[in-house]
Amino acid sequence: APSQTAAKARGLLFGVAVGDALGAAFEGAHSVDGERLAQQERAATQLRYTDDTALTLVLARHLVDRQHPVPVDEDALALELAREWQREPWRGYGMGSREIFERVLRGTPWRKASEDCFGGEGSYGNGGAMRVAPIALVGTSPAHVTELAARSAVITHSHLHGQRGAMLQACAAFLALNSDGGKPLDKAAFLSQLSRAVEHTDWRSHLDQVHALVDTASPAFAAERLGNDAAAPTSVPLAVLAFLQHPDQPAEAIRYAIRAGGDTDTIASMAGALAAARTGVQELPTAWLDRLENAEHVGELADTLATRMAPSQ
Ligand code: R7I
Ligand code: MG
Ligand code: MG
Ligand code: MG
Repeated sequence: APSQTAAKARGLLFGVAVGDALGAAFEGAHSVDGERLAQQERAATQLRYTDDTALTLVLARHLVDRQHPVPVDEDALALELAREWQREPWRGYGMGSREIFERVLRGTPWRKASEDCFGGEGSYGNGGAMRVAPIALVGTSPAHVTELAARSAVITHSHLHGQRGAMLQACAAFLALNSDGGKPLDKAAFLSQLSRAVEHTDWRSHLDQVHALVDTASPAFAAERLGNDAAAPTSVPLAVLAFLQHPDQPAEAIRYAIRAGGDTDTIASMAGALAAARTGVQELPTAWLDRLENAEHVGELADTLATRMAPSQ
C-alpha cells in the first residue's frame, strides 16, 4: 500500500483532475440539479479534464524538474504553460490566458503580456488558483507556499486578486494536506490560518462570509452569497467552502461545488484537491478514477512529488 504521504499527494492531484473533469460538463450553468449530476456520474464515457488540470500538470512537472530552495522559475514556467496551451488549445482556456500565451510564444516577455491583459488591469481570473495545488507538495510552510504560489500565478495574473486567489488555494491545500484525517477538522482555525496567509481586507471579508455559511448553506445559497464566476475573489472562497462542508468526503465536496453552478470545473477541481489531499486518494470513488483520462501519468507525477514532501507532522 502507498504511504500516507503518497496517498495524500495522489489525492491532491487526482482531486484536481476528477473535480475538473466531472465539473466540465456544467461550466457556466446557473445551478446544477442533483439528477443531472447523478447522470453524469453514472455515465461510462471517459472523463476528460480541461485547462485547469492541463496546467496543473505542467506546474507539477515544473516542480519535479527543479530543486529546493527555488522550485519556481518564472521564465521557464511561462514558456512551459504557453507550450501546453499551444499543444492542446481546445481544453477550454480563459480569454486572458490565451492572449498571454500567444504573445509569450511570439517573444513578448511574460510580465509585459500579463500586465497588458484586460486593458492594462491584469487578470483577476482564477487561472492562477486553478493550477496551483502542487505547490503545496513542495512548500514547507504557509508563508513559503504563498510566496511560491504568487510567483507561479503572476505569469498570467498580474492583477493582485489573481495572485491572492492562488495564494489562498495553495495555502488551503497545504493546510489540508498536513491536517490529520483521523481527527475532525477545526474549521474555524483553518479559516483563520487562511486569513493570515492573505493579508487583505476584501479577502478577510470573503473568508468571514465562508465562516458564516459553513455547515448550513446550500450550494445555491452559497453561490448567491459568494459568487461562482471565473474571478478569483468569488470562486476560490466558494471552493474553500465546498471543502469545509465535506472535509472528509471529497466526492461530496466535489458534488457541492458542481451544484453551486457557474465555474463548475474550476471550483470542483479546487474543492476536490483540498478534500482528497486531506483524506488521501482512497476516498475518491474508483468509478471516477477508472474513467479519468491520463490517470497513469497523473499518478506518477503525484508519486514523484510525494518524495519531496516533508514527513507529515
Ligand atoms: O484566469 P483564466 O485562466 O481563466 C480560468 C478559467 C477557468 O474557469 C478555466 O476552467 C477556464 O474556463 O477559464 O483566464 P482569464 O481570461 O484571465 O480570466 C477568466 C475570466 O475572469 C475572464 O474571462 C473575465 O471574465 C474575468 N476577468 C476580468 N474581467 C474584466 N476585467 C479577469 N480579469 C478581468 C479584468 O481585469
Ligand atoms: Mg477549465
Ligand atoms: Mg483584471
Ligand atoms: Mg473553469
